[in-house]
Amino acid sequence: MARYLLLGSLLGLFPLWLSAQRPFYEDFTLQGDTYLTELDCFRLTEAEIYASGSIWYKRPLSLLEPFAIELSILAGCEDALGADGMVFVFTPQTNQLGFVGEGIGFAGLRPSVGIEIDTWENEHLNDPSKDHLAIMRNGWVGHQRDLAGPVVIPNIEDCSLHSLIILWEPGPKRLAVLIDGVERIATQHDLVGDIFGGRTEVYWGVTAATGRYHNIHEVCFDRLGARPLPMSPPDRAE
Ligand SMILES: [Ca+2]
Ligand SMILES: [Ca+2]
Repeated sequence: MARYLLLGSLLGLFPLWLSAQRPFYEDFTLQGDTYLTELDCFRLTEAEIYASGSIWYKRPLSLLEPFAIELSILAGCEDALGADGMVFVFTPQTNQLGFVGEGIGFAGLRPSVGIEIDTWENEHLNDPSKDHLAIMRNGWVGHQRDLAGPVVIPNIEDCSLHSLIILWEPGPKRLAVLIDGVERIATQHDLVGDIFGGRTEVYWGVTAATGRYHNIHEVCFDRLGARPLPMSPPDRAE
């Protein structure tokens, strides 16, 4: 794409500013095992034991404004023995990471709000046996203090990309999570006052980790806007 824009600019077909736009991936900090794939997605972990990776968007978001973050995620190809999952995270500190493995890069990270997509049952963390979502606070992954959930979802370790949309409405203080266009979990909570100590600007990122069992974890950035676009199927799906 960049090649054609550059050629177009040289031929005077496009304004130069268009070709000078930064590629999207320069808006993210990559940590751990993360790398950019040929299909412009971020591979957070390979299917290897004790791997972890994360991406962080470099610019903060204001919780005083509505927004929709649209991503596509791949949570692996191995259902029964796949682990551990991914967490979408808000935190006022940039480039922080929690404990990995069953903590999925979120455990212990405070202050924070995490939307956990958990594919491995840890009985001591009160995990449901099936893949599940939870909206968690301050790095507590044991479900006792969840803001919402855990909610069981259909198997997500199916080797396919799934649309993940994070919606925030500041008026009702409502945080909602859509997977493949279906709202699966939501909470109404004073995130600014109760979690972030009055700070209205937060960073967001996505973490993934494996432990003794593993899976591929990948996230693709589709769009950040004030509201979600009408649903269309992910265009990168196999
Ligand atoms: Ca788990
Ligand atoms: Ca599963």
